[in-house]
Amino acid sequence: MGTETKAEKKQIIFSGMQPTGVLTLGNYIGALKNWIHLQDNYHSLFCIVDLHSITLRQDPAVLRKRSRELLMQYIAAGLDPEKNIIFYQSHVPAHSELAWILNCYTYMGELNRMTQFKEKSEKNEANINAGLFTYPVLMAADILLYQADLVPVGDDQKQHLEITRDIAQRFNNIYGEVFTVPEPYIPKVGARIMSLQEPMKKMSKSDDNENAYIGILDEPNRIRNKVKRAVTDSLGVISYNDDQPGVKNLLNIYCSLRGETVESALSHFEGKGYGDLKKEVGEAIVDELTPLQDRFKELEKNKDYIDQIIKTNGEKANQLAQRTLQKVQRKVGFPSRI
Ligand code: ATP
Ligand code: LTN
Repeated sequence: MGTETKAEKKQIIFSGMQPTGVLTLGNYIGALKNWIHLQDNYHSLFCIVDLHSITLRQDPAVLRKRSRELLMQYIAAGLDPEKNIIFYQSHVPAHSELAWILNCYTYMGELNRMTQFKEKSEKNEANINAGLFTYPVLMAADILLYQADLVPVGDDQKQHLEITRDIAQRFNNIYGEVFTVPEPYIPKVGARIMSLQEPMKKMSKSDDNENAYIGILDEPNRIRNKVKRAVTDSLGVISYNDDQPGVKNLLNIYCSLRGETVESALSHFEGKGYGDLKKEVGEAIVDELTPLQDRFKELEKNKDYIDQIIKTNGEKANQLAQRTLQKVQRKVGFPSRI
């Protein structure tokens, strides 16, 4: 990327999200917010992983709409489409091509151990398709195609990063240094924001209960109400421990958004009740998300601008992806094009 010398060479970041619904506060704190912080110091690619999303059945019109809205949410949150490459996975055929090749360097036993596969198959017994099984291989292809050094994700993606590293190392052991072996980047606080209704469960955009999650485009009063209704406990003391998962979750949200440590938050809330905690958490969320929501509304009016981003960024991603793909094709022995 660019003409910089080796000493000043910026590292590469890759990450992505599925266009399976409006982003939640969990996606925002666990991933997107960190992308914003990291974007200045890295060459970054942020993908809308639409190929991954069809491992569960999607309505075509809804998928198209959500993909575009996800791209706009990335930009509204503060990702700069001039500095970063923001693009649709399906616009870069190399993802599927590399995934096929990597499938042949991945063992069934490894994929069988993936907890996400087990969870998703249990939830969707009627549609346990091969794509769901090989999902991590496509994810490895996403990352390795761009020689990413760092992958900022929430805690639930750790296992997928480990298999990506294993596949990369296995391939490099056979063919030489083809792939950069990527490192996960998982935030210390907020890597796993929990459901507001069942705080032992991860906050998820596909939860049937809308009160369980905050959508990043939820109206301010809706946000305040959802936080007010959040499940806590009957102890009535604000402290940070696993026996009070609801309170712990609210503190994690507060700390991530206000940039405070757990210690300083605990001394701030000393002597206060759950009502105060919920009120302040609600305000912290509203303060954080209001500017994002305003920018989103602006972007919605600007169709041509978004179209142009999709086109130019897709082209840039294609160019970069081709470099790695062609190298891989050569290494495995495919004939060169004349
Ligand atoms: P779904 O519930 O539909 O499976 P999801 O909400 O888990 O989706 P993904 O698109 O799978 O969303 O995840 C996008 C990014 O957000 C990933 O980096 C993931 O680790 C992170 N993430 C998802 N949920 C949370 C959460 N509750 N807390 C922190 N990070 C999260
Ligand atoms: N599986 C990820 C989404 C994803 C991803 C990636 C994240 C697909 N490809 C590459 C980081 C890097 C998830 O969050 N469910």
